Amino acid sequence: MSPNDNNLPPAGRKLVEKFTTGQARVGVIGLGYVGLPLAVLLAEAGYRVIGVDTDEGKVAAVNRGESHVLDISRETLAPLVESGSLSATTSYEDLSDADGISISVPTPLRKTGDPDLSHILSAARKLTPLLHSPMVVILESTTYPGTTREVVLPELENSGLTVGEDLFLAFSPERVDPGRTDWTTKNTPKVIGGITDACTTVAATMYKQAIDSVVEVSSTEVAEMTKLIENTFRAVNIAMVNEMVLMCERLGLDVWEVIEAAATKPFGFMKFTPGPGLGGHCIPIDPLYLSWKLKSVKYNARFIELASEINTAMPRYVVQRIQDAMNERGKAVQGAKFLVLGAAFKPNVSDTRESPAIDVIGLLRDKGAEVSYFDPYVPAFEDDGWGLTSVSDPVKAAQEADCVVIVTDHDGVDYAGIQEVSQLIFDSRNALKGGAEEKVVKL
Ligand code: SAJ
Repeated sequence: MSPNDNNLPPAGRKLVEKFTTGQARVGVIGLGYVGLPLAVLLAEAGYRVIGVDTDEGKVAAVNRGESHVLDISRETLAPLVESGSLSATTSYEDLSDADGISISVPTPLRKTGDPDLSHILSAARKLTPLLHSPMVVILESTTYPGTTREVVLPELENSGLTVGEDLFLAFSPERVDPGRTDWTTKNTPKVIGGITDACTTVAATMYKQAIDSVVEVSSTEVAEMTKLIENTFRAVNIAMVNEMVLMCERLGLDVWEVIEAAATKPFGFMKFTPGPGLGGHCIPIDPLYLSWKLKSVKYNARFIELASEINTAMPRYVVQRIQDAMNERGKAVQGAKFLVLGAAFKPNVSDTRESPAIDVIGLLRDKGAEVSYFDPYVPAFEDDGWGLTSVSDPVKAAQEADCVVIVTDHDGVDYAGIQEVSQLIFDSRNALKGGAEEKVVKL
C-alpha cells in the first residue's frame, strides 16, 4: 500500500486492492479512436474489460475481433476477445459489476458554437442506476474546466452514493494522436485529477496498471485545463504562422524560407507550418470550449478568438490567391477545371472532419469552377448535402486541369509526375519543397 492509500476511505482501499491484484473488471464507454485503444490497453494489463458503444456495428465488429480504429490491428484485438479479456456491448447493464469505468464519448460543438455535452450527460445518466460502492468513474472526453464537478458529479450522486467516500470520480484528458506509432496510449504520460485526493489516488491506481506514466494533479479542473492549454497552444501557434503568410506576402518574402531559417534556432522556437486552415475535431474545437467557459466568468479569451478568426479565414485566403494566380495567366476561375490533392484534414489520415480541403473545394465550386479531387485515404466524402468521389489517376486528372491545388500533402503521392504534366500548381503546403518553377505558386 502506498503512503497515501492510508488516507483512503475503506471503499477506496478495496478498489486499490482489486486494481493492484488483477481482480478488477472495468468498463470503457465509447469505443472510438480513444476508447478502443484504452480498452485494449486495460485488457492487456489483465483487467476484464467491457466496452460499451451505441453503434451496434462497432460492437459486433469488436466481438468478431475486427478493429474499426486505425491504431488497433486485428492481431492485437482478436486474441483479447477470444480469451474473454475484452468484449463489447450496447447495453450499459453489463457494467453493473464493474469496478472502474472510463468515459470517452464525443464532445463536439453545437451549430451555435456552444459546447455539446449531450453525449457525456447521456453516459452519466445511463450509468447512475448501475453505480455501486466501491467504483471509480474517469471522464476522458475533452471539455471545459468544471464539467466533471458541475455536470457529471451531480448526475452520479443521484445514485445516493457520495463521491470521495463510496464512489470515486476523476478526469483524465486523452492524448491520442491517430496514426502515431512513437507515442501511444501506453507510453504517453497520462494526466489525472480527481474530485478529491482519494478520487485521484484511486483513479490513478486503475490506470497505473496499464499506462507507463500517470501524472496526478490536484483537481479535475486542473486536468481539464491541461488538455485545453495543450491544444490552444497548437491552435494559436498555427494561427501565428498563418498570419505570417499574409505578412510575408505583403513584404514579398517566402514564408517557408523564413520559417525554415527560424527553425534552425536550437532553443526558444518551435516550428509550425502554415496551411489552408485548421482541420480535425480537436484543435479547431477544444480552444472554443475554453473561450466559451471564460465568457461565463466575463473574460474574453482574445488569443483563442483571434486564432480561430485567422485559421477560419485561411480557406478563403487560399482561394483568393488561386484566383490571383489564374488571373495573372489570363484565366478565370469560373468554368476552369481544378484538381485538389488531399481531402483529409492532415497528411496520412482518412479523417475529413473540419477539413479545410472541403472548404477550399466548396469555395471554388461557388465561383463556378469544375472541381475534382484525389485522396488515397478518402475515396469519397459528403458535406452538408453535397459530396465528391476521388479520381483514381491524379496524373491524368492533373493533365486535364487548369490548376492543381495541393491542400493536404499525403505521403506516397506522385508529386513529380503531377508537377510535370500540370499547367499551374497552387501549393498550400510547400509539398513540392520550393520547386521554384513559374507554374508553381506557393502559399
Ligand atoms: N496544422 C498546420 N500547421 C501545423 C500543424 C498542424 O496547419 O504546424 C494543421 C493540420 O494540417 C490540421 C490541424 O492543424 O489541419 C490539426 O493538426 P494537428 O497536427 O494538431 O493534428 P490533430 O488535430 O490530430 O491533433 C492531435 C491532437 N491530439 C489530441 O488532441 C489528443 C494534438 O494534441 C496533438 O498535439 C496533435 O495531434 C499532434 O501532435 O499531432
